[in-house]
Parts: sequence; C-alpha cells; structure tokens
Amino acid sequence: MAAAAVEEIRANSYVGFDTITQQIEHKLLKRGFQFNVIVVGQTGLGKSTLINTIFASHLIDSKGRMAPDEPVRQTTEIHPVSHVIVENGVRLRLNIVDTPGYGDQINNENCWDPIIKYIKDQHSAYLRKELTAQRDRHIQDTRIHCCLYFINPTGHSLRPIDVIVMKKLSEVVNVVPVIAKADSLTVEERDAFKQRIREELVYHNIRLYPFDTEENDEEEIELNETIRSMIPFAVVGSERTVIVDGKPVRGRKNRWGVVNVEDERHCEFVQLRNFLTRSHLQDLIETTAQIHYEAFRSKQLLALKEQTNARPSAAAQ
Ligand SMILES: Nc1nc2c(ncn2[C@@H]2O[C@H](COP(=O)(O)OP(=O)(O)O)[C@@H](O)[C@H]2O)c(=O)[nH]1
Ligand SMILES: [Mg+2]
Repeated sequence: MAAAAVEEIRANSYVGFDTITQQIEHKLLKRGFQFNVIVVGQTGLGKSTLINTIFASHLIDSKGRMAPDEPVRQTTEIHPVSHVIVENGVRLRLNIVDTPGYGDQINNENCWDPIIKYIKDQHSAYLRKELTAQRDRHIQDTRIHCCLYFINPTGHSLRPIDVIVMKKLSEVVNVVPVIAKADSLTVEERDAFKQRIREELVYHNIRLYPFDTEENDEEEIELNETIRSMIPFAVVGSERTVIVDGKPVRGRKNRWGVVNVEDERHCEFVQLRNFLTRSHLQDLIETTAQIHYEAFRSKQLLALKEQTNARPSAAAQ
C-alpha cells in the first residue's frame, strides 16, 4: 500500500480522544483553582505581612483593617478573606484564613481548640455536601490546604506550646512551619535554629507535610527531600518597596542597610512562595483530600454507622 493511503487510514480512524487533556484543562481553567491557607502563630510575628508579601496585593491589612479609614483592630476571630488572582488566564481563588494570635494569654490551655475546630468544620461541611442526595456537581471547597505555622525567632528552641499545637494541627492539615522575622537572627543563628527545630520535630514525633507515598515517583521523592531540607522556611516579610541599585524591591530598610525580601541570599521567602504557588500547590490540595479529609470522612462515616446499628437494639429494649 502506498504510504499516502496509510496516512489516509490513520487520519480517518482518528477518534480524537487525545484532546481529552485539553478538554479537562479547558474546564479546569474555566472553573479555576481554589486554594485555602490558614496562618497560625502568636500576635505580631508578621503573619498578615507575609501573606500580603506572598500574594503581592493587599489581601489583609496587617493592622487588621480592610479599609484605611477603619479603626485599627487586632484579629480577634477566625475569618477568611477571599481574593481572586488571575495569571496568564488561570484563575486562582485564594482564601486566607487569619487566626487570632494565640499563646498570648497567661493561661493558654486549649487556646488552639478554635483553630482545630475551624479546620474540622470545613471537612464536616464538605462531607455534608458530599452526602446530600442531589449533590452539586461541583462542591465549593473550603477545606484548608495548608497551614503556615509561625515560629518565634528566639534562636533557642520551640516553645512547649509550639510542640503541642503543631502536633495537633499536623493530624488534621498540611503544616508548613516558618521562622518568622528571620532578619532578627544572624546567619549562624538561623542555621543552628533550623537544625534545632528539625531535631525537635523528630524528637516529638511530629510528622509534617510533605508525606511520601508509594505512588510517588523518584522525581517527587527527590522534590520532597529538598522541601524537607528547607523546612522551616526562614522568612522576612514586607509590604514596602525600597530602592536597591536603582530598582524597586520589596524590602525592609534598617539603619545598616536593606533586607531584600526577594533575595535568596537574605531569606527563604522566594523558596516558600515557589513552594506554595508553584511546585506544591496541586500536591497540597491533593494531600488534603486524600489524607486529611479521607481520615476525617472515614471516622465520621464509621461513627454514623455505629449510631444506626445501635438504634434498633435500643428500640427493642
Ligand atoms: N523585622 C521584621 N518585622 C516584621 C516582619 N514582618 C512583619 N514585621 C513587622 O511586625 C509587625 C507585626 O506584623 P503583622 O503582620 O501585623 O503581625 P501579625 O499579628 O502576626 O499579623 C509590623 O510592624 C510589621 O511591620 C519581618 O519579617 N521582619
Ligand atoms: Mg495579623
């Protein structure tokens, strides 16, 4: 058979299912992505500032105001702020949940409960929607995909409350620890502090994101290793622009010079941002659904089943 005829048969038998990736992509892009982040840590550690630095626009006023003429308020309750970011036609719907600083009181017992409850409530709401008979084809997802945990830059060690809270949080959400205001530590202090924190996490058996699974290929395992070697990210945030070498950069100006937030020699802000918005965005979302939500879901469904099983025997008595 002539080569041209073979070509024609090939052309005619073309079904077109290879466009499915484009179809899926088109649909996903149209719908956009939902990414929900919660920030946890003591008041004044720079949570609001860092979030604003990462996502470039003023999502949360660091003094807790939504408009400049509102009176200054501290975060006293858990409340999400929504924002849509569009980059190259891709919509990212971002929910940032700011939490009231905790650990500020004399008695800090159970002060983390509202945060854990908030995270579980989102799982619970999702499960309820999932179980509804005529469920929506697309469920609005408010489950928290990532928890940025702010560590005080003492240079010593984690506080007992950090250990307790990170342990509790790690059971329900992807926890990513960061050393806040890293500009207050010298380079040696920072490295030693990071090392110390990693040892303490191991010592206290706190297993943080990323998790290796059997499905991971070599590339993913390697990527996870690099993340582990960077955690906790030592970060500096700033909402101000300063001029360095004639160029405007986000930075903090001191008497002795400028900390350029986006300079990788100064801090690990860029690495954290890449991790959150590029390399691990999809994985954070997936891990939330497959590990944290799944664990919650099976527990709830089991409890529900036990309840229904217990009911007939109770009635018979
Ligand atoms: N030195 C230093 N100060 C910071 C940094 N990030 C924020 N701050 C300052 O710390 C104060 C509290 O910041 P804010 O974001 O409101 O803290 P939050 O209570 O954790 O939300 C503000 O005056 C910020 O300008 C940082 O990385 N380094
Ligand atoms: Mg704040």
